[in-house]
Amino acid sequence: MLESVAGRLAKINQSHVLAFLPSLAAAQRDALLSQLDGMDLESLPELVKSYVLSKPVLALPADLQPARYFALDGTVKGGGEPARSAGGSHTWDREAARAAGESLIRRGKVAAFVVAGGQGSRLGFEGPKGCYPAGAVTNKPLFAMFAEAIKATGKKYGVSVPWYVMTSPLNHEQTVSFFRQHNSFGLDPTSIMFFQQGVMPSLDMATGKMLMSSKHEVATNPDGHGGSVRALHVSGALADMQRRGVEQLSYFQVDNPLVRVIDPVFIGLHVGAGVKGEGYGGSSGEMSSKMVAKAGPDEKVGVFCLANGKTEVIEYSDMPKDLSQKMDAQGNGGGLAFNAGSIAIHVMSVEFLQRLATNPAFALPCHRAEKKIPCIDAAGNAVTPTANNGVKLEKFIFDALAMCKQSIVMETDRNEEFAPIKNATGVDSVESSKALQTARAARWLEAAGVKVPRNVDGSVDCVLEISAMTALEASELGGLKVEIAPGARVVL
Ligand code: UD2
Repeated sequence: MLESVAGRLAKINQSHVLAFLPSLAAAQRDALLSQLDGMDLESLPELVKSYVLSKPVLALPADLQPARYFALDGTVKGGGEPARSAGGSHTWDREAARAAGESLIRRGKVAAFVVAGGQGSRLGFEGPKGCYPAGAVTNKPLFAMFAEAIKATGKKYGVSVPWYVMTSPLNHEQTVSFFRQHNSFGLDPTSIMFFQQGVMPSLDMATGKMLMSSKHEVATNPDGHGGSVRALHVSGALADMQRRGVEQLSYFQVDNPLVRVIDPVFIGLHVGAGVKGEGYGGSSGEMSSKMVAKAGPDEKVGVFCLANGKTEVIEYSDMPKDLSQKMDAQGNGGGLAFNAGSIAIHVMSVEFLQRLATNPAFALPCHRAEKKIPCIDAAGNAVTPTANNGVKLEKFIFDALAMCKQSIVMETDRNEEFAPIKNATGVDSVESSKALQTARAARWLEAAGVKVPRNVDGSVDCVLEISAMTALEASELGGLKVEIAPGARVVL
């Protein structure tokens, strides 16, 4: 193997990674060679040229406009000819969408899919993010909250909902053993499939050379949630879905405890139900997305746009300031023109994923992130950088939207479905997430006739947590008899 790896490295001018080979013990030598042997070294020079030695500038399409979306109020809003020409007066039928989605779930056609391979470096939590204690009262880990939603959905519709969990080499073993320790959170372990996403070598920012994390290992990073398309295929997850008769995959991120893990309305709309009238540009049933109205121009969420007749996401870091701040007098009720924030919830068909993954020409674009990457220097000494020294290349799943025939976006209420845990403190922290969990639970309880203690300013004067096993949505709480004292901590 040495000869072939050395030859391939020489061709791409990256032979430095073998510099310590003569000093390595046999096992370390084998580990390094097999790591390199498994890499797509041949594509590196092009990536280094396009993403490291030059900073790619996102060329925004000239016809960029806000995406069209199926709004909470039952109308269709945003850009695009069909909705605009009718003055945005189109409507859609939530109950018809729900019925279609429920039918698919009941027939076992829907599975859950969480992307949990990320590094979670902003949170500063040692271990997989899904293990993070997130429940407002119970401190239940995120994985447990999703498991309860999956179990409750299965119970409600009389099926076993399969759950696919994407990990990465960084956290696979820990994730699997966490599930084992917790008896799969009460789910049938044969309905859960773990698989690992791929990695990319981390590259020196100045030279594009592969960084070494030790003398016998190239520094790598997970290849982004866009890596899931390939990983679903090579791991056999797509084949497993086909065996089970699963047709649609409900995709969500590991950091949002309020996510509606399997949403019948969204799934129904995604397969084309509830869309009224002609010329709507309804869904092709391949890949759809949920949006929330952005909290403000600087919120760190991608934005759904329409370009060349296709829905796409422009990530927050790529969105020019003038566009993110632009106001719209008509389409979006006078708010931000580009107000459709992505909360990274999608439904994707198994057929679509299979078509992409088995197409030899399929490739999602890379995105560049500058990071502080611990590594060793040419003398083999450990380096702990204080400034960005490296580039990580990642692929984003939402870039697959451009590969759909037609894709739809559905609006959801951020207060109902978005409480991400990304940072240790402040915005999008566990503290803000727990407050949002309590606020949602309070609204659900009040809608069910329960008195919730509130302070004079209207804020909730207690801490509340409603398990998905108790209710998946507000309407399932009816008839509840419970008394809540001011300052109480209540789990339902
Ligand atoms: C993501 C979206 C952003 C918005 C926001 C909502 C991207 C690039 N941006 O921002 O537009 O929707 O979420 O909360 O997605 N992951 C993997 N493997 C990887 C990298 C990430 O599984 O290689 C998972 C990670 O575990 C997490 C999710 O993807 O579940 C999001 O990753 P992030 O924290 O990097 O994305 P963020 O918060 O910057």
